[in-house]
Amino acid sequence: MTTIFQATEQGLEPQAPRRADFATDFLWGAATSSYQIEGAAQVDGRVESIWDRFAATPGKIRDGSSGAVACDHYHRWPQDLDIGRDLGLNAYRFSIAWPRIFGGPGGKPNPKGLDFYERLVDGMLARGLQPWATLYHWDLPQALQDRGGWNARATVDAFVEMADAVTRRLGDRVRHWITQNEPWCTAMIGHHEGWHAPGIADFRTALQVAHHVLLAHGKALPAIRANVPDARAGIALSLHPLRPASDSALDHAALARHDGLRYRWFLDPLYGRGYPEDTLRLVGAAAPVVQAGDMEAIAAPTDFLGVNYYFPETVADAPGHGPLGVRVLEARGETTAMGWPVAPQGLAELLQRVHRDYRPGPLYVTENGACYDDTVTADGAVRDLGRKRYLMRHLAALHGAVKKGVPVQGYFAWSLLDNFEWSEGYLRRFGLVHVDYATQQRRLKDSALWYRAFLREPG
Ligand code: IFM
Repeated sequence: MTTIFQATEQGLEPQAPRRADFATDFLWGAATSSYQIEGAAQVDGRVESIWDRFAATPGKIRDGSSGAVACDHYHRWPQDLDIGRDLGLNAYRFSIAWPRIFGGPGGKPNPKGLDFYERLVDGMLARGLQPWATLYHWDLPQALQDRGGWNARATVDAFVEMADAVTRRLGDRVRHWITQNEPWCTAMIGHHEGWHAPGIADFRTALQVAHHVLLAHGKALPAIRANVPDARAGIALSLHPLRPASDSALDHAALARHDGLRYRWFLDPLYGRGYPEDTLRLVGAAAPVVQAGDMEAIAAPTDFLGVNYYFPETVADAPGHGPLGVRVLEARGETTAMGWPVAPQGLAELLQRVHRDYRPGPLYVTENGACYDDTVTADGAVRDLGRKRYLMRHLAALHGAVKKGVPVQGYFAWSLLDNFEWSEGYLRRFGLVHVDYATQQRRLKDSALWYRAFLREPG
């Protein structure tokens, strides 16, 4: 689909779709995660997470910061939910901080942690925001890491126990549950590349972690369904359309290898095909230990698939580079402040491919957004034209996919608020809403004003 540009008073703008172009029950949301926004790290019985420990390790976070205070959302959530409501959102994706619920193996759930999420969920419902709860967005209790973390099979059982406790308490008001956010990142960035917590750099460990994270997803589903009437449960994967660096046979072969690990390694088992044979052969002795029944558990039926999309990856053959001899090239052309390519069409391409390859049922874009170096003008505005255009162009691409018959039922912008961007600390801003970390003042950026106008537009 070609993006058409039209002149407006603000300059050249991509032609965005109108809200009325989408189904009336389409979900329009924004997403956040617990460690990135909540702060209150030592309040109401919350225990240490792997991100507290990682952030306290010198050199791990670019600006030396942590999520200890972040956006202080733990205390300021009413204001943040008011903002969501005033933008016109009808859904809000958040995550449960496991260290607020359980300190480690055994023991009882922490009532104060559960109370917090009950207040938060009631606040969403009171504001017309459909709650979408993610059970794991990377903040594992450090006590579990000390016993092996996701490399240990016992962590799967601990996750199911946490999922059970949380859905028992909230299941009468939260219908939509995402078990795991971006298993690839948990496994590969946290345990192979090592620049996310817990900072391990071992490929075999990463594949075992990926297996346990997928197993935790599958084993939690029965608990969710037992506790939540009419539950709708799924998982959110970070996916990239892939492009070969050239037309050479070598780059095409590299692309197929990368695709095996980045895409099929997660989607194939989730949809009952087991781990892809070609990739199993390539990883050899690094393949995970799989017990009888694991693959059936992982393939338990889901109600939707969440797709987190940011950018396409261009891959080249690179003998000796990484476990599969593949290099992901630096982006050329238009990029965000993260250096990530801006490629709206990639979203449509990805959604079409996932729908074609796996027929996972309803799809939701559970994250999509952009980082720019935002500044506040003297009159208090944040003129984030780049993000506004990013949003318009991605919604246009999304609309194109829907028109082609891809069953996308909702879109969650990443993120509602600027927040702690993991190893980049507070140097990277993804929010529709600007956060001044010194004062905790929130300001709607121009992208938020545009999203609000889009959402308010009469049909
Ligand atoms: O901030 C992250 C989020 O936690 C997971 N998906 C990607 C976002 C931007 O990097």
